[in-house]
Amino acid sequence: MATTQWDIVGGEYIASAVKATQYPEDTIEEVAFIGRSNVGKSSLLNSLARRKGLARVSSSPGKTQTINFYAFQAKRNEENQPLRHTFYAVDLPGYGFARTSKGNKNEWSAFICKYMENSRDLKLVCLLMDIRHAPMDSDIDCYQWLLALGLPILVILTKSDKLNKSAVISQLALYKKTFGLDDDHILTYTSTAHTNRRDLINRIMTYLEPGKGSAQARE
Ligand SMILES: Nc1nc2c(ncn2[C@@H]2O[C@H](COP(=O)(O)OP(=O)(O)O)[C@@H](O)[C@H]2O)c(=O)[nH]1
Ligand SMILES: [Mg+2]
Repeated sequence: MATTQWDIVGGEYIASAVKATQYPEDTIEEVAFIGRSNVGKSSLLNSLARRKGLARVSSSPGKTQTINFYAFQAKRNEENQPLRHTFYAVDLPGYGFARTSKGNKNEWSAFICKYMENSRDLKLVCLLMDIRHAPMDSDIDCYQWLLALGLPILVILTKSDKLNKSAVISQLALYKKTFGLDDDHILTYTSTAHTNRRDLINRIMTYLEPGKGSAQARE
C-alpha cells in the first residue's frame, strides 16, 4: 500500500446554502456526501473530522434540507515537512425520504442538480448506503444520475457494525455486483468506531490535488 498517509486534523462549519448564490465564493476542492436520509452522512462527517457535534446527527430522518459546507484540514507527514490541504466536505440533503411528497422530491432534485452542475470544484461524490439493506431503487437511480453527470463516485457502505463479518462480506459482494464496482470504488465504514477512517481519508485524497492551487500550504 501507499506509504503516504493522510489524516484529517480539523473540521469546521462554513456555510449552509439553499441556492447557488449562497455557495462559498472560493476555489477550494469539494467532496460531496450523498445518500438516503438516516444513512449516516452526518455521523460519517463527524467521524472523519473527529468532532462529535460538527454535523447534526438525528434519529428522525429528513432534517437536513440545506447544503452544508465544512472545511476539512488534511495533513500528511512528509519527512520533516507536513503537507496540508483544505477541502470542503459537502453534506447534501438526504433523498428517499418516505414522507416527501412528489412535489418536494422534484424540488430536491432541482436543488441538488443545480449544485452538481454549478460546482466547478466538485472532485468526488461519496454515495452512502446502509449495509444492512439491499440497494434500493432510489440508490440505483442516484448512482446512474451521478455517472451520467460524469462525476467520480466512491460508494461507502455505512453501519457495518450492525452486521456480523460474514454478512458484511456478502453485502459487500452484492453491492459490488449491483453497481459493477471493484475494490477501489467501494468500502465499508463504521462511524461509531471510526473503522476504515484512515482508508477512506487516503482514498478521498487521491481524488484531490494537494500541492496545487490556492488551497494548499506548506508549513
Ligand atoms: N450503529 C451505528 N449507527 C450509526 C452509524 N452511523 C450513523 N448511525 C446512526 O444512524 C442514525 C442516523 O445518522 P445520521 O448521521 O444523522 O444520518 P444522516 O441523516 O444520513 O445524516 C443515528 O441514530 C446515528 O447514530 C454507525 O456507523 N453505526
Ligand atoms: Mg444528516
